[in-house]
Amino acid sequence: MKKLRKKYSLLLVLAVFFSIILFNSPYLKADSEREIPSLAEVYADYFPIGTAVNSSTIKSHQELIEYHFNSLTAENEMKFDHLQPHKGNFTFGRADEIVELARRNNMKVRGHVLVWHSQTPAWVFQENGQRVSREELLERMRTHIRKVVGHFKGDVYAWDVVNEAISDNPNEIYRSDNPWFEIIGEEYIAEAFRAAHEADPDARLFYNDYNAIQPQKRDKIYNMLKKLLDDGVPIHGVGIQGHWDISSFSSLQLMQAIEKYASLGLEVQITELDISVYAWGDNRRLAEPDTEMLQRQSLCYKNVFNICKRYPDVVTGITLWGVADDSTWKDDFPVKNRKDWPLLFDENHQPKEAFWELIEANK
Ligand code: HXH
Repeated sequence: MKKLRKKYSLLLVLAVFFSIILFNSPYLKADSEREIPSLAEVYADYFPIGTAVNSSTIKSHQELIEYHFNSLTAENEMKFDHLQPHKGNFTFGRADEIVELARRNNMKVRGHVLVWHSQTPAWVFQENGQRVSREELLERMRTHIRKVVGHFKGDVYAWDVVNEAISDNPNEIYRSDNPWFEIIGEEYIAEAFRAAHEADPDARLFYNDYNAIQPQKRDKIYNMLKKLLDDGVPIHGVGIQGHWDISSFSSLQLMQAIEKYASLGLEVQITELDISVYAWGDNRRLAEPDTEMLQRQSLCYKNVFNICKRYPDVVTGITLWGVADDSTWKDDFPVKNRKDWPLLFDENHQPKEAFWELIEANK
């Protein structure tokens, strides 16, 4: 009798246990009350999932940021114009707030960006109204890098050291509309990496660019990286900016690019991921995205993540370039003042179809 009671109570316990699991299961719930898993937790076995933030979104989007992401990048606050607006006058306050948020939540921080032709103040390239000399510009670059990398040492685990040095024009290798290149020559790249490595020997150092999976530009980037590595320059990875759209993203090109960069022994990250609902060249201004656009967007996101998962030793991070569709740089690019919906959360901070695709894809 006692034995029987024991048996039944065990059964009861088991029944209660399984019904709790069953009734809490997301599959039984309507969309509106589906439990939302943390994106970073779902991908924890593969790579950190980051997001670009800025001084406003760390407040307005704090909940999403803390729940779904385990890596942060400052969208603008670590760029040259923010950190050294005037010669010798370093302003770290806003960037420090972002680092502080990461620290409180045990998140990684990717630094973006040390040397870039854009968002760099005019004073950097000038001296008494004239172009600055090569030696002086090298000195200014080294000073900036030393100070900035030194300031964030121990907090920033990886740096975009050089951004967008390679040209889209098939007739040139380095982009010529770049004062770093014009004044110093291509050696500015190697020198930037050496300075960053000296300032923080533990930091992972990246070259970062857009159109980096497009074969022609990819091969120019590959050749540059190979030469840098052959010359013993400290460089550890390639950042593939993922500013793609529903029409032009190619899974095949992404795979081929990852494999090509990996053949140099480099790690690869998707550093600036957002997928426009507008096909490239579609300049319409819609009031909202239609269902087909959102479906195609979900498929692109799924393909990007699934491909990255296939290279677990190579792909060491994916960073979304923004948190939710209410605030994204794509509202101004490539069409000024046009709303786009390129991210994983909608204007009300709710998960989009693309988000659920990424969760499903990893079950
Ligand atoms: C990125 N550049 C930057 O790395 C990042 O710091 C910034 O916050 C957002 C985007 C992407 C980019 C590159 C070139 C460009 C526009 C955006 O200019 C083009 C103009 C015409 C055609 C293609 C590119």
